[in-house]
Amino acid sequence: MSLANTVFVLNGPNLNLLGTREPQVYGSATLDDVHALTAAACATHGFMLDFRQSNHEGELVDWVHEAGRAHAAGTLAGVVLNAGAYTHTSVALHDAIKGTGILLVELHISNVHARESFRHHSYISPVAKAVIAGFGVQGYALAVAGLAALSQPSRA
Ligand code: CA2
Repeated sequence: MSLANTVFVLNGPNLNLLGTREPQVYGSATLDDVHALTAAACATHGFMLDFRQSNHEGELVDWVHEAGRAHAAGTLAGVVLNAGAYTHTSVALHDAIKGTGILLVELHISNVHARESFRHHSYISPVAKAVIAGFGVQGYALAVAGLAALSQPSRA
């Protein structure tokens, strides 16, 4: 197993409420359920998982910086970021990601492009390696599988 084997999964504002409201949009799984399915995907691919959620933009920025340091140290496989509503507003997250060199997958549970127009623009997409949207919470497992494929260039 390579040293670069930790996956950071960072969840933004209101995702702690997953499974408690708007099940028609986000499904009925809770964030704990998402943590469990992501842990299973990481185990399948030989990754260590660091799974977090914050309602605070600055804390998410700090965590991206931490991921950048892990990348520089050679211990990071990649980051899966569901920045929630900050996706559509946060120049700070864009700036934090830009130039770190981290493999970052932007993730959305819902298909943001089939929703309100204010969800169609992302400040994260230009600095992401890949984007996953609309697969429900299974998108988290798909993102981990994508990072595994990208970590082994011969299979990508
Ligand atoms: O589809 C996604 O994953 C989103 O990133 C979720 C964000 C939304 O602002 C983005 O446009 C798309 C919202 C997360 C709020 O999650 C809740 C879950 C259950 C109940 C209330 C909020």
